Amino acid sequence: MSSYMLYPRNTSTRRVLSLDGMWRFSFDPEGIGTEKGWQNGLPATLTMPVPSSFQDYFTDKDSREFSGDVWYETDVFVPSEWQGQSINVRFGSATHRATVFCNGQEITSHEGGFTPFCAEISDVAVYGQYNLISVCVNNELHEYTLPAGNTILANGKKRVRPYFDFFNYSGLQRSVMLTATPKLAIQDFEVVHKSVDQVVCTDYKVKVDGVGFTACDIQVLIFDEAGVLVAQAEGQTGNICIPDVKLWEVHDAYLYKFVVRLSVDDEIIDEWFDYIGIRTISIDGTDILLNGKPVYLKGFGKHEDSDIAGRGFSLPVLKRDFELMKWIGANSFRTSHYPYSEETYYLADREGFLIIDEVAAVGFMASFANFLGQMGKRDCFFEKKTTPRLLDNHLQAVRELILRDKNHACVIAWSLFNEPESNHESAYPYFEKIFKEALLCDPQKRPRTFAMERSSDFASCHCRQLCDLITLNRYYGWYISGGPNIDDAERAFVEEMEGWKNSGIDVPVVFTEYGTDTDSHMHKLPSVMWSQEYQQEMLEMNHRVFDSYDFVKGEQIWNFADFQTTEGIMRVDGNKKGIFTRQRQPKSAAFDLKQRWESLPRDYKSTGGSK
Ligand code: BDP
Repeated sequence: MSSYMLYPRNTSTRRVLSLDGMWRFSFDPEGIGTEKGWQNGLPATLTMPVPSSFQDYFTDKDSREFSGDVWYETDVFVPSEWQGQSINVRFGSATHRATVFCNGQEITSHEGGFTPFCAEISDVAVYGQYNLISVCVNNELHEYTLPAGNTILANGKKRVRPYFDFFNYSGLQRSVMLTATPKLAIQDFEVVHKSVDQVVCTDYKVKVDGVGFTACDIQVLIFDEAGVLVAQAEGQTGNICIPDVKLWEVHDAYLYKFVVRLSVDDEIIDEWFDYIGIRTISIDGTDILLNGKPVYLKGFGKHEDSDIAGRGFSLPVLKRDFELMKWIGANSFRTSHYPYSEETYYLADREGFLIIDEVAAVGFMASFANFLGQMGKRDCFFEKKTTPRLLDNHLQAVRELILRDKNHACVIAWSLFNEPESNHESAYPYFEKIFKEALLCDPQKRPRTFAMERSSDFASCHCRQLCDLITLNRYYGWYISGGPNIDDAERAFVEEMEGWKNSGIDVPVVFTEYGTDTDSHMHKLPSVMWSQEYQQEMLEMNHRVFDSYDFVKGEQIWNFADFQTTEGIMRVDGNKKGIFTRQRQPKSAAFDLKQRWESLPRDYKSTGGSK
């Protein structure tokens, strides 16, 4: 399966056809679809755009809140000239799990809603004809799934209780493609960039699927942005030094085209390419170094979320988001709280943005509860009987994330959890396994971290020594001493920061969340919580504290834009902590941020990088 994690490309040996469009769709509340033979054709059908979340189209609550199985189907023409090749239906994601059928026959299942997978139909497809592709997608949440939550029965209907603060959007939310690749094919490609004597060179490795090749059959060609061949190498592994290499930089991206070729007796058997930025990333003391030079992170925690399509992939929304991030002077974001669509990383590579790439390990707290779904439970999350199953799913999610994203220049760190219960000693063995897996999987050995909730700090966190950089989610002035008590919030914040300082912190600290819910229509002088003026004041206070500590090497506000959540007394049609509205228009604070971020130097507060 892993061979097809490579992003699908049309090349001299490969074909990709988009299966995006209007699919047929059915709810299966009783989960009887397979038993009733729905894989041979859906009984009554609605229609559903792919990619998109299925929730926000309908006008009744039961459809929006639906938990359980939903079915998608479409007819796919498989050209007869593709016979003899490996034919796959590739899903950018299926949230949160899916079983795929071709002409009624079960092909594969996949757990985890935010990474791609393939259903190989080579032996089942009828060539030169239309084939029925059916997918049963399930969106239930459990304490052993990523993200975590539970599913209950309410009035005979399944309902999810997310242990996290975003709507449980689901379905086929990313593009679906039909691919044809040779039977003997390039399975994977990886690059590691290293600086030796001020020159950055690239080690590469090619994995081949199938039999009947020798190492000398592999060729890697590198073209610059003008299309000129600038370097090449032969063999399954190698080292390439591009003369006068142009490094990939923040807001100054340069991408080389790496063409990988597999030949037998001088005949090209397979060819695949990717656009790759060459850069190094490391941590040196409390500095984050990109190409050996310190960089201060400015940006956001985001969500894949917009009107109507929900979490459905949308190129227009993606484009608008990047334009806004450029306008405001941001240079980075975290893919909170799950891996985003592959196209997001390609655009970040193109635009020179830095990404903290997050696994969907969110909702992993019980004794304090980081969201309402599990309020009131008391045992540590990592002591549950479901933990072994959760650990398996989590390890798999880490593997799939890194397999997919390992070559992106934009990815500078892995975030392996959001706000887990790390203040309990029983968490450590679990964390250690996850951190080890990330190190093992990543050829570039990027820094690893997890976003810490307030209950985990310099003294209480049992897992922080595993982190290469510390990322903190802090709500001083909102959940802690908000409104008229903002002075207390500042004092408490400084007290915490003194604690970090006195703990001898020797890695960078990046704030990955801070912010206030803000109504985009509300102005008030003097400010009150929820007004735009309060958002401005609260950010100003937070920035004052950040600016006082040299080990703080980044600020990523919660959130880029307002986003949808489960209904509740703490949310007004969603979370309103956006600096932009859900329709991507600025609130007042956006103009302050623009001023601040445009004036902060790239190496703000650096201690001088060397590596
Ligand atoms: C943090 C969570 C984030 C929430 C945010 C909030 O990491 O998902 O949306 O709080 O409350 O705890 O706005």
